[in-house]
Amino acid sequence: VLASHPLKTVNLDNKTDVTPTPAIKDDLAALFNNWDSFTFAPIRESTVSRAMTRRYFNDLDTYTESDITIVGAGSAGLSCAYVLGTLRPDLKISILEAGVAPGGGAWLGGQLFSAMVMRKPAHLFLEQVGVPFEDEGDYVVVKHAALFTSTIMSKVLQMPNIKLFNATTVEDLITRQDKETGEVRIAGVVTNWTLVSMHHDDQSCMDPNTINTNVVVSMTGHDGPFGAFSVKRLVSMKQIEELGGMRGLDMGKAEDAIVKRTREIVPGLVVGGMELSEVDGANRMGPTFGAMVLSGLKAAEETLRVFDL
Ligand code: AHZ
Repeated sequence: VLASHPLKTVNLDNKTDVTPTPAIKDDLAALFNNWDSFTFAPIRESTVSRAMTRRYFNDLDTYTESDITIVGAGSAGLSCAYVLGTLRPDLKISILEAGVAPGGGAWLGGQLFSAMVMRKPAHLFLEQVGVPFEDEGDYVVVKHAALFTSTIMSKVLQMPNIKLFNATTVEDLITRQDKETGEVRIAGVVTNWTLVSMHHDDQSCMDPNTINTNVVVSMTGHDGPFGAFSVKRLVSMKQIEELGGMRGLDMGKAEDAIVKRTREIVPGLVVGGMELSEVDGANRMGPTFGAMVLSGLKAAEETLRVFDL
């Protein structure tokens, strides 16, 4: 039945441009009505294990020397990864995400609502990535935040020079001190499985792993169980005196401030997204995401500047 009647797309509100659903391919359609004779080819369990572990350990080996490492795969981190991966296919880019599911707070538009608001000119980035939206004048609306997050993630994960390590927490920063000037440069990240990081208090001897990298981009969100990681560490390692602490919600001020202040905070460490509000004492903006994608864009530009120095 499905094979002979491909789904037709219905445009309910006459607003959203919807790509027509393609017909189901013949070889896939041939499966229908033949389930009694259906069988997979046989497989040995170890084949499945090796298919995963060989690739994972090869990736660990490859990316333990990265050109750029992004910490945090929320809306800002994924936007930065998209731009870096697109502009510089020659660079090895690792993304470390503490959660099993990358995306941070960008699976919902706000509270538990679906639609995601982005103020212009962030719509230019949506057009670039291929995320449809409704134009409301000064701002645009993506019909589901998950559509933005899944679309950008699918593009980023297809890039051959990018590897996402999810369920992996950055526990510390690697530093190098210049012998003459005494200046400290961030030279990589210290990682661990997130489940391990959560149990340092009740288990011992769970040493971490490392990634050496030229530039670290930290986009770990505002303070929380895992948030604002790098800037908090900069305070405890005495690289910055104290954090300004995120201020109350002011959409008018907050988004401009986050984009403008996205920068290299200490040598080798670029910070963007809501992590920045903790450094500078900037306002939060609540459920509007234009600043996150444009901060990602600016962080990518800043990162390449630092990388090419
Ligand atoms: O799991 C975190 C999330 O996915 C991840 N993360 C945090 N600490 C980490 C660590 N190692 C690895 N030590 C870590 N990963 O970083 C991601 C941050 O995503 P986010 O969505 O929380 O931050 P963002 O800055 O990309 O987007 C912020 C979205 C917000 S918050 C806000 C408000 O509160 O007013 N408004 C907006 C638009």
